Amino acid sequence: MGSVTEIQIKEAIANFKYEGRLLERKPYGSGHINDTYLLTFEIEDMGTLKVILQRMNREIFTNPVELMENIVGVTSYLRERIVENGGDPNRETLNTIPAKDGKPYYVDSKGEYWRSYIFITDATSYDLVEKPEDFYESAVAFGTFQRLLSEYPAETLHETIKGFHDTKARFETFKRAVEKDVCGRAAQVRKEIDFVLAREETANVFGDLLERGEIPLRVTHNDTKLNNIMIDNKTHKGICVIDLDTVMPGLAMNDFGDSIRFGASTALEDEQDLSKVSCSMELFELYVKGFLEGCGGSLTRREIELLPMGAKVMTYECGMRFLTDYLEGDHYFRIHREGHNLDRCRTQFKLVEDMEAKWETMRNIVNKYAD
Ligand code: ADP
Ligand code: GN1
Ligand code: MG
Repeated sequence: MGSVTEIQIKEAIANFKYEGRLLERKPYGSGHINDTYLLTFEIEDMGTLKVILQRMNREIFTNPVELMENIVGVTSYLRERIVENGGDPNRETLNTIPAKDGKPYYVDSKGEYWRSYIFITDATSYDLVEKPEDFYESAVAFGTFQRLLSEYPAETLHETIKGFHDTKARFETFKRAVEKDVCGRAAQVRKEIDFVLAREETANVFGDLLERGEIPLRVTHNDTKLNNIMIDNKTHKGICVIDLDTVMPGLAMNDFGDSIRFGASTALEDEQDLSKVSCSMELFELYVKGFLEGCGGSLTRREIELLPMGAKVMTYECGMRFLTDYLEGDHYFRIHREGHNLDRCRTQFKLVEDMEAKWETMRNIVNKYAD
């Protein structure tokens, strides 16, 4: 795929239904997957208008047309629910800007796929919790997102990444990466490899419960990290859930858990000083409270009971994915320095250990909000 070239981005910009004069264009955000730009246009006598332009990652999302079908389906459905509830659909859900041919994406002359969204102004996507109340609000918003989609026809959704949170399958992929060791890196990370291998039961737990019919599949977001939600700068509410590439049938515990691994951590995902990394029980509690409120009584007793497990499974899986990518030569997650994926993997494993140590506390917190 390679980096975006100047010619390529100009071609993309020229092919969306934008109005006005382009004032500024800059790379934007800290996502690991797509190439995101912020464009600012000046519209005569009306001030400026901002939009997001993204080149979708085609190596990861192999069927961008189906992916955009999911996004259009989900965002138009959410738009209706938001209008019914008296909300502002231009701010509370993503809105795609069509390409000049009317499609919700543009295919450039290199065969790469682009899409564009209205930029959500006066809101922030955080890489680290600054105010605990913001984390609570993000929980309410992710829970509400799941509740709003509870009646969405799941059978119409395409699986954009096969087995995305099939932790059992990811464990097998990880073992193959260790065996192949294409970059000759395995010997230096024996400790991290052993950490994964010693916890195989964590990889299997949800797959087994699903097979036994003990937990339901729901329409979930599947990538609920804090920087995938816009927090309103004035009201501090979680105004809009973004990054809808992985909205698919999944597990409520995983949506909960992915938020915890990222947002309840006391440090950034790529912090190198591991003494700074722990799972904050204060933040965990706020998230449990907000998420259950947002879900509005739709989770089963069993799902609620399994929320701490969701946190552990998602953190373990994410660390394992970072380590797999490190062993395979960093082809999946975008890196900004040597060893970046290894640093990311280490923070995740530090969090898993910390959760294991705080297991009883986590269970007690969840019990407190269970009824
Ligand atoms: P990735 O899959 O690479 O994480 P995202 O869709 O999450 O891509 O976008 C990357 C970042 O761009 C987000 O974390 C957010 O900061 C910003 N962003 C994306 N869409 C919007 C939007 N509509 N309005 C404002 N910011 C956005
Ligand atoms: C990726 O797209 P982004 O940066 O929001 C990844 C998630 C990981 C996360 C780790 C499609 O999320 O699954 O948990 O990085 N998204 C995809 O930070 O693989
Ligand atoms: Mg993102």
